Order: sequence, then structure tokens, then C-alpha cells
Amino acid sequence: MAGVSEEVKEFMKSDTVKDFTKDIEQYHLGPLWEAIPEIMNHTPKPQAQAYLWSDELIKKKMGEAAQIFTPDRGGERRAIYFQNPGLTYRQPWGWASTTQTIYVAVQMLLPGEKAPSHRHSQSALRFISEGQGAYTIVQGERIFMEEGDFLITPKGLWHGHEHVGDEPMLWTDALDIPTLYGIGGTFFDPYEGGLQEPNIPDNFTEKRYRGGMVRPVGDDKYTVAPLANYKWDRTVEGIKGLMSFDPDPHHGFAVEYINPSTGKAANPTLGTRMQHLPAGMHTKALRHTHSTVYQVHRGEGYTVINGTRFDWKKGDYFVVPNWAWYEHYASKDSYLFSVNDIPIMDRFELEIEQAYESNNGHQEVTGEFKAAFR
Ligand code: GTQ
Ligand code: FE2
Repeated sequence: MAGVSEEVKEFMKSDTVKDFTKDIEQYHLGPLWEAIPEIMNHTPKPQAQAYLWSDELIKKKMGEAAQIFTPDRGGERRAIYFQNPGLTYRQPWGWASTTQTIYVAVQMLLPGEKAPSHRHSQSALRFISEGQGAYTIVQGERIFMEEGDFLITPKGLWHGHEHVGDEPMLWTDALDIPTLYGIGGTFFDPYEGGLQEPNIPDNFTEKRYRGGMVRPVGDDKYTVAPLANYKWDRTVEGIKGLMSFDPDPHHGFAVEYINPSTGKAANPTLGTRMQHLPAGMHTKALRHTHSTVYQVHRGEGYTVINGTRFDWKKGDYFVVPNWAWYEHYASKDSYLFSVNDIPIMDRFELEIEQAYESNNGHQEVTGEFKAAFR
């Protein structure tokens, strides 16, 4: 309450004001004078916290889930999602997402298993962590998935999964579930008859886009990305090209997955990147309005988030909340996959970024995060 006299401050704490504030509550009326500091903070004050889930924890709990149920006998998918401890039981809708706008899960499909087709208004994307031999079938196209591939499942399209290979498959799902829940935009339909049958050639869109930066004539008309699977070796080629030059001081060697028809994010509601940090690279600290969920695809290192050091290695997932200072250090050659909500921030014209100026761009480390099961 800048510019307000002591006398007025005292009055706002008086019984007269307190009693009135209490009185209006019973009529579902809210006192803005109480709410302003929380809801109109000077700079973003995310409820989501910085957090890390270890590979060991995820593997252990996935193994247990596999003993308990299969995706075709209940629950649609064997997916375990990351509940941000800052959001647990606090969001008005009673569940916790990973950041305020992003839902991230790990999904496991075992050889012989099927996950039935369905469609929904949420846009989904997947990043394949381990294995091969399963396909996702999106609107009749079977798309075979391998480690390192990035896939999109645009909103409204029928999709299901089946494993016809012989090793367990694990992948990351990221969806705009919290945003759509929050704005009241959720639609969901199950597919009659389980898993949809193929009706176009396998890997159709991937074949049509084998050229990379050349696209089939006529594809400028698409609004939904006409490419379903962004193969790992092509992503790595993009990164190798960047490595002929100096790395970006904040991001290392980083690329983003785009819709080849529009040049915008592959998924219209969530942005996605792959970044390579060679062993020894230490990026400079940055903060921005968007939040990010990282998956360590390969390597080992740490990220300092608002002064706390989060050690990571292959298979870990961690959250950098909105407006938090963060910098990465790689002790081994590392690849980080990440999901962000830049497209949402952009739509509100709120994508704002600041570089950490003091101490040559590096924060002071004041604490260490202890992950469960490590
Ligand atoms: O695989 O279709 O983690 O619909 C959440 C919702 C996965 C999926 C999730 C979904 C899916
Ligand atoms: Fe789905």
C-alpha cells in the first residue's frame, strides 16, 4: 500500500474492516482489498514450484502400475502424471497439473498391449524416451515410434496406441489439459470398438516430409501440422548444423519443433524444444514469463533454479516455473527435451524475458534439491 498514511493502514486492520470482510463472504462476495497483493502481484508469482522427479522413482512406480492394470482394461492409458507440489489441492478444480498451463505424464506400453482410440479437444504431444515397436494410430495413420522421436496428436483427431514389438516402451505425454480445464473447453469421446483400424499408409506424413525444408505442393493450406512424427536423426542433424557456430549463451545448441506449414510451434498451444549442452557447458541465467517442463533425454548435469541446485541425469523430469531464474550446467554431453507455454503467453502478448546481469550471468547457489528415490 504505497503512498498510504499510517493512519489509513491502521484503519484497514481494524475490526470495522475485518468484520465487514467476514460478513460479505457468506454471500459469495470477495474483498478486493485483501486479494490485491496475491492476485495482482508486482511481477509473476507462480503457484507452481521448481521440482524434480527422478528416473528411479518413475521406473519403480511404472513397474508397480504394470503389475496392477493394463490400459485396455481400464483407465485408457497407463500414464502417471507429474503433480506440482505447489499446485496440489490448491487449484479450484481439485487436481494438480505440472505447471499452471502444462500437464506432463510418463506413459508405458508393454509388448502386446493396446490403448483404445479416443479423441479430445486437448492437443497432445509425445517424446519417445525408450524402446521401439509400438505405433500410435492417429486418424487412421499408424505412426511407428522410436527413441528420440517427437510426435504430435492435434486436437479432435482419433488416436490410440498398440505395441507390436518386443521391448517395453516409455514416452512422455504433454497436453494443454490444465488450460482447457481452466477455460472450460474440454470435450472427450471414446471410439466405438476399441482401437481404430488403419485406413491410410503407415508413416504417411513422415514419408511426405522426408525432405525436411521442402514440402509437398498444396500443404501451405494446413492449419493442423501435416507432419505427425519428427524423427530423432533429423532433429540431431539440425543441432549438428548449429554446432559449427558459437552456442547461444542461454540455451546452448537448441532447436524447436515447428509446423512446416506455418513456421509456428508444432503444437498450437505448447512449444517444444530439443537442446544440446556439450560436457562442460554452463548457460547464463535467464527468466521469463513462460513455464517449462524438462526431460533429460541423455546426459548428466544440474540446473540452478532461483538459487537451488537440481542435479539431473537421463530419465529425470524437472519444472522451471514462470519468472524463475535458471541456468544449466552439463557435466556430460546432454540432450534436454522441453515443453513450454510460450504459445499461450504469446496469445496474451505476455512473453517477457530478462537476462541475469550480475556475476557474469550466474546465480549464487544457496541450496540443493533432494529428489525422492535417489
Ligand atoms: O495417450 O491419448 O497422458 O489422452 C493424457 C491424456 C495421454 C493419450 C495422457 C491422453 C493421453
Ligand atoms: Fe488422448
